[in-house]
Amino acid sequence: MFEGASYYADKVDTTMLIIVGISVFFLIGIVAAMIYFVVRYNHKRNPVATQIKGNNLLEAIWIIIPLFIVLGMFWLGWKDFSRLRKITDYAMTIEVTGRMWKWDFKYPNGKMSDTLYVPVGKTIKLEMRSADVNHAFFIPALRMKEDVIASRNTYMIIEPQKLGEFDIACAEYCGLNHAYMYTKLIVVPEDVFEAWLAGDEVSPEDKLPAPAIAKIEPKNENEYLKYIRNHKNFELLVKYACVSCHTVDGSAHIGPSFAKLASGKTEVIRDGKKITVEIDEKYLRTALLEPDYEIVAGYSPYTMPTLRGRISENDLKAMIELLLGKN
Ligand code: HEC
Ligand SMILES: [Cu+2]
Repeated sequence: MFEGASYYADKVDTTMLIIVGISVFFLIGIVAAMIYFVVRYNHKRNPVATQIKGNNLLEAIWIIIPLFIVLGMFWLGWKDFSRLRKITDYAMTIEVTGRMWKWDFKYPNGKMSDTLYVPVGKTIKLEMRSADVNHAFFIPALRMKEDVIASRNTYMIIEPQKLGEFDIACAEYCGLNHAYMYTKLIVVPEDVFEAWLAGDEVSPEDKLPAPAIAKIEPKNENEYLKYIRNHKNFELLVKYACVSCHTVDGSAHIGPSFAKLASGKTEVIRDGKKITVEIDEKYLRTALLEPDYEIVAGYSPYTMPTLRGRISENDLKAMIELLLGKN
């Protein structure tokens, strides 16, 4: 529960613990005093109530002590928060756009991704805007949350100090598929990040040597659809709601029909250029985890939600195998 990924997160935890500690102390103290008074001054023990007419000293004490306690709580929270807000010498600015229902990240050189990749140990400014309604950008591991508001820019400064994958969520109910707005913050070593930023790869893990890559063997569309519908992994397409946008009868819907995969090739737009790519394991993995890296020609970007953070590696592999036409 208390695993944070930055110094700031540790400070937030300490502040929270102190506030909870103070609250528990008063909760117990007040309830104990109540019980004591109920017993000590009940009608049997104390038949005639004493009238008390104010006590200035007592009133001064219960104003001044709580005042310092709450000011102390405020100061604990304020000192680290204001330090973070005042930073101006950050290493990099990344543009974050919240839209129904996903996050986009744009890096200084124009590269885009659906997952937030950052180098470890750097101070990074996230400039945030919304393309539609109000969202809230929430990184629990950094203990940071900031509203992303229509028609106004907001920002967040992060200093991730730990390598790894951390959840990002939308923390403001923003419509039907609000729950799809999960993605990941992936903190990688600086050299890996730099190489990724300069290259074509979608995710830094792609830098690792690739195993032999399986491809779709071109098939007749009807055969392919029949095969998909009868496959033991077909349920996955239902479970992850793929079939609400992709049909298994050949007709186009919000996304292209799965029948279009049968040819083993597809026309996509990447960086504004139309290219034809072979449908292999890597293509499908990218299509599922970074849907906006390549957009199928004729379809809208920012529509398909990423599976990142919503699917286990096993389910993902099984889904890719299914689409590749393997048994
Ligand atoms: C909200 C609608 C929506 C959902 C849900 C959705 N997709 Fe998509 N998908 C699209 C759209 C639109 C495109 C075309 C634009 C693009 O490439 O991003 C697409 C593209 C694809 C492609 C590339 C197809 C090609 O011909 O190259 C694949 C593969 C794919 N989706 C698989 C899936 C799978 C598997 C799921 C379920 C986990 C899924 N999609 C869920 C809308 C959706
Ligand atoms: Cu949202």
